[in-house]
Amino acid sequence: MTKLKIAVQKSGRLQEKTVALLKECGLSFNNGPNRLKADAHNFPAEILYLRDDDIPQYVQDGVADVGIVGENVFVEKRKDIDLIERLDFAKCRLSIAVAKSIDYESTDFLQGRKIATSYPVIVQKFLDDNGVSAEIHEISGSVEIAPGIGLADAICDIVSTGSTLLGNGLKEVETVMKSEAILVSGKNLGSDKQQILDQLIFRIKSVKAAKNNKYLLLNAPNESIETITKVMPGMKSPTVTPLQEPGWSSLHSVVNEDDFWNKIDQLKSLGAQGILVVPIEKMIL
Ligand code: PRT
Ligand code: ZN
Repeated sequence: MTKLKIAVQKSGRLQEKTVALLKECGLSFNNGPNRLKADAHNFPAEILYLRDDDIPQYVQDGVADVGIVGENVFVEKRKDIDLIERLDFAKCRLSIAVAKSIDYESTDFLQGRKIATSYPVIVQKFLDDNGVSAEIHEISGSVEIAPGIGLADAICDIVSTGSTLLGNGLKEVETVMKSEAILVSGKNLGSDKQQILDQLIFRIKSVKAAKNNKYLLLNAPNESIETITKVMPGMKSPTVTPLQEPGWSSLHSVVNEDDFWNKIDQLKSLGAQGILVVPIEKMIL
């Protein structure tokens, strides 16, 4: 039987959420710190546990068919693989930072300077795009200490909350790229594997959509139904059921998380009462 080989990070910041996503997609497999691979019991897939840096190469070589990896690693490694789907977790940015005391105004500051980073390809492209020529020092870890020990004038590293930079007396001055976990795929998987991948993508989209939406129930005076429908149109239109109390109805609909609190405020001002918000488990689009 054909199986889709899915590369995931063995341990680290992507691991837990990657495994959680695959489980939410209905794949059941054994997960443990010393595993190299695991078969899904109920889906034609095999999970391979690898270092994140190695995933693009393995996917290109066909050792794995698809992989879940940080977009920063995907861009840095420049392998012949495709970005299939953004996964909405491990969000971070790759930024240039300098010592807090520096009066940084523009990328001109970087001209002729030394920049320490683990992402030389991405940094070089950023410098080229900005017409700056600088010296890149590739280091593999603890990049944030480089300015303090006189190794570099600036760094380019992953930032999430910014507390690592702050703790090392640095400030963020340029965002080079934004990143999140992504699903990547090799080229020409063949029709059997492509079919399994399409099934997986469909499930991932349903899980993502469910996370980004809420089910909303409320009571409203009948004269507001039309305006409320415009605020929460849902997937087609809201369900409207009459309440026992004359002149009132109950409305049910799906609302996107992005604009959620604004919508709640609007609904309240339109006379909505008894608003209930319920999480959605899966949303089939
Ligand atoms: O062992 P392996 O090679 O597989 O893992 P790794 O150690 O290379 O990577 P890992 O697990 O640290 O990160 C995997 C991926 O998570 C990265 O490639 C990013 O896509 C993503 N990610 C999201 C992050 C962060 N957030 C993050 N905050 N990766 C690293 N950091 C580090 C950053 O390097 C810096 O040291 O956290 C620090 C900054 O965090 P704040 O919150 O202080 O700003
Ligand atoms: Zn790594």
